[in-house]
Amino acid sequence: MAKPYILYAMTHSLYSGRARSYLIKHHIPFQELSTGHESFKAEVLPKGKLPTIPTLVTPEGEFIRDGAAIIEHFEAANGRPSRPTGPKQRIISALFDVIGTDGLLRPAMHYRWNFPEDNLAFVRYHFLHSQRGTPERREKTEAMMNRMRYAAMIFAVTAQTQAVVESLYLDYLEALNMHFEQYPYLLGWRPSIGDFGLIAPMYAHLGRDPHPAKLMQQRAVSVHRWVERMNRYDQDVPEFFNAGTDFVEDDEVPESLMALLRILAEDFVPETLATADVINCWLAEHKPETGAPAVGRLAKAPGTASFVLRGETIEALAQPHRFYLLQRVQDDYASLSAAERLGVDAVLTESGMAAILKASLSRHRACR
Ligand SMILES: N[C@@H](CCC(=O)N[C@@H](CS)C(=O)NCC(=O)O)C(=O)O
Repeated sequence: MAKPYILYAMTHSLYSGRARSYLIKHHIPFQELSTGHESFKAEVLPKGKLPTIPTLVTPEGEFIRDGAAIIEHFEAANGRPSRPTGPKQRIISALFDVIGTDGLLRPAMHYRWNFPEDNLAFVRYHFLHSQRGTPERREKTEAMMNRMRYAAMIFAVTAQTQAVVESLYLDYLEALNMHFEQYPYLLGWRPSIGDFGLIAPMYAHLGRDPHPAKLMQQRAVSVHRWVERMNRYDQDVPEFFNAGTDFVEDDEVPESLMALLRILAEDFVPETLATADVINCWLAEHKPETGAPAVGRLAKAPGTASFVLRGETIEALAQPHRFYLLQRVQDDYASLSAAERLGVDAVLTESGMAAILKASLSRHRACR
């Protein structure tokens, strides 16, 4: 039997859910190991440079760290099966990848860490069991959990913002549910890059931790079914009696997805614009050398971005990762013909997302 891929990942990890789902949906045989395995420390860390998951080891012994890079590895080798060919669907798919892997961290963190009576024992089990049975395992578990609680706080999940984070999430959940009542995937009958991005927060945190999972089961059954579906090898659409096999025809973006995007734009757009300003100002002032590591892990970022959401001021850590992902959307847009851009412009304007095309990082912008 051929050697499988090894996916270093954890069941409760947000970014692991994206890579795992991709491997499952593309029938790529893999074995999952946690970071607690000796091989992670001995073999993966020296090559991967940062201890993040997911990290993939190919049967040939190549190491690929970062969920986006893992997916790109297979997409590039296999004729891009998850990328729609129409420009509108392609851009929307790439945008959902950014929203999933960066734009929904606030609800993911809120619903994991602010409901300890429902979640704590469950979450602790996973943090504990991702490590080997060393004497310091319990202490390390608490330290890891505290670090994530702190992360939630600096992503602006505070007592002051909770009500608005919940109101936006519940509206989003309802709109997503209405979409999945019509289609099993974001862009029709098969998963796109956008589905893999969106499953990141929707699996480990929002679809699996007890409190938000119950909320999803009770309020958004079709979303819950999509979460299950994204972790199955088959198309898994028994409730659809007219199922097709491809993306929606004629590069159409379904109205139900437009309605969803309008809700997501409410915080995604102002947060992106405010964060770009903060980071650009930091770049202008600090002038880091080309090749210097991007700002470090948690809290070493250039500061916080401030924006208003549904009347509440949100102060969230300004992180560059979103712009790295957005670049793909922007580069794709730049490669389109004038006629293709017209169509994409209409979709982005109508969904309230047009401003993201110009939100980018630069060393040459003055501080406002
Ligand atoms: N951009 C990376 C992010 C990976 C990431 O931050 N993973 C988290 C787990 S969900 C992690 O490994 N955190 C451990 C750490 O940063 O030390 C990706 O998409 O793979």
